[in-house]
Amino acid sequence: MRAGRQQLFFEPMKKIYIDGVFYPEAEAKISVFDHGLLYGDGIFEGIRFYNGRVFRLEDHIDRLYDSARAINLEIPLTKEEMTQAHLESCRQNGLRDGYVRTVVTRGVGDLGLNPANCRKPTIIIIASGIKLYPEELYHNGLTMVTCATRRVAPAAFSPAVKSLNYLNNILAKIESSQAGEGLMLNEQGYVAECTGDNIFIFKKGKLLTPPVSAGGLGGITRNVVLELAGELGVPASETMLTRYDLYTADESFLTGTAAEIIPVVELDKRPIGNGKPGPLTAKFIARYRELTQASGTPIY
Ligand code: PXG
Repeated sequence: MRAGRQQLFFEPMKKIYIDGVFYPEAEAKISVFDHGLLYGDGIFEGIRFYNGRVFRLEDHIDRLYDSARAINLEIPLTKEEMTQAHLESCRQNGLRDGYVRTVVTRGVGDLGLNPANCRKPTIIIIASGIKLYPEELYHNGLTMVTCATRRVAPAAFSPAVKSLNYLNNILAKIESSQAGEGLMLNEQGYVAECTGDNIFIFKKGKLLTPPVSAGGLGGITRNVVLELAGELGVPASETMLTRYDLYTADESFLTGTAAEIIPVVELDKRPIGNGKPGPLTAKFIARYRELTQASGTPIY
């Protein structure tokens, strides 16, 4: 058995931002009438900071506000104020490397689901240390199985919204618990993404990933990888993919803020390529790491 993907474990937290105030962890509490809890009515972001700089902060803030717009939620901070709140959260915790979880809920309401009864959104920013995925995963790759649970259909609810409703992904995660990751297809059977990451393949030197319209999240890491392809002179395109394309790929990898770039070496018991992480994937991992260390919004 190859190594599966390990659970992330976040270090003890210190100061947590709730609606403009920093609280010690033990006092960082929200109401049981918050609709984020009662209905999963809200949105979130997961952001990394490296070496004293927040990676792609502007992209994450933009996606947060797009998610808010899509669910008709007005965030009571300007993007600039939200950006400053993120940087201050890192400073308050004295961190240079770590992870930020930003949550904006519909706010406190009553027991009915009508959001009209929620007076103002709740904003939570948790800046934390991060325990990295084991380094061996980046060298050995992870195994994957296809989940029977399909990615939620855009006609029901857009998977491009990073919402607090993650049960679709969580059920797929449970299903794929015997493997390292779970591949999620859309209703038509085309590849959408993984339970918490986007997916790429290399075929004959070309880099391919499903378009967001296939039913995945518009991942920030995914966008960075597409930019890197341009920089590295690797032809890349967004195209509908089936499991056949993955079974017959030369290489494959996943992208996500937490995972960064992780090679995939097996899908549904079929080795991908020669069953080992490939050279093109290694090149992208190396370049991505350089970028995370050397770019981003300065915290201090
Ligand atoms: N698809 C989904 C469904 C996600 O939740 C990504 C793709 C990658 O997007 P970014 O922007 O991070 O490149 C995500 C990322 C986890 C975890 O524990 C992952 C995510 C959110 C929360 C936890 O792996 N999202």
